[in-house]
Amino acid sequence: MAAAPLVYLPDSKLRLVSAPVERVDDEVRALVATMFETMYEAAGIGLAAIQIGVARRVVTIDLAGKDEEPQPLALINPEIVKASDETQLYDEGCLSIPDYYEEVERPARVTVRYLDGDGAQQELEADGLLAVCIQHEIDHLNGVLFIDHISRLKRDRVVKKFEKARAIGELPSFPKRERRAPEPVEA
Ligand code: K1U
Ligand code: ZN
Repeated sequence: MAAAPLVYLPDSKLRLVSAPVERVDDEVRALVATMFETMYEAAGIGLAAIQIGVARRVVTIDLAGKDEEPQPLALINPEIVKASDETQLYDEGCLSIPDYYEEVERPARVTVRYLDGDGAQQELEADGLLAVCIQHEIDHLNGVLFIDHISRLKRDRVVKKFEKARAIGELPSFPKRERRAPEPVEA
């Protein structure tokens, strides 16, 4: 399975509201595999399908470091069913907005309901970076970017920078970090 090209700011696809997955079939599992491939190649910890141009409610996440066992997590039709009043700040980044980081405040703990790769309903309680990442990815499914949570001044500045980069044909590059993809599962 090959990695797919990423969609970058200011591509209007990033503002689409993605459609729910009706049935978790081989096509959806192939999309998940392509997303993991793309996410590992870009050294990201999360990816939403729209970031490779597919407007479906599918998210991949892996928070494992480069020397740790991979912990791939695929969330299909994820929804937050509980969020804490307590919040946390995290310096967020986005594979679709390379080299730009800003602090965002979000609920510190969330409970997310989703379908797994077999179409079974699951629920997961998350805090720390996992809670941040889940909320960041679900935002993508709703056409929301982390820069929508920062000041208008900062947002306008970064959007202009990427509009200019696109106008002069300068594709953004993402600094590659060392990252190991999971070993294929033996049949
Ligand atoms: O959705 C995305 O664009 C992926 C994004 C997820 C994310 C990172 C940090 C906070 C919230 C959400 C990334 O993976 S950007 C890459 C990155 O910033 C990072 C990579 C490895 C460890 C920590 C951050
Ligand atoms: Zn992002």
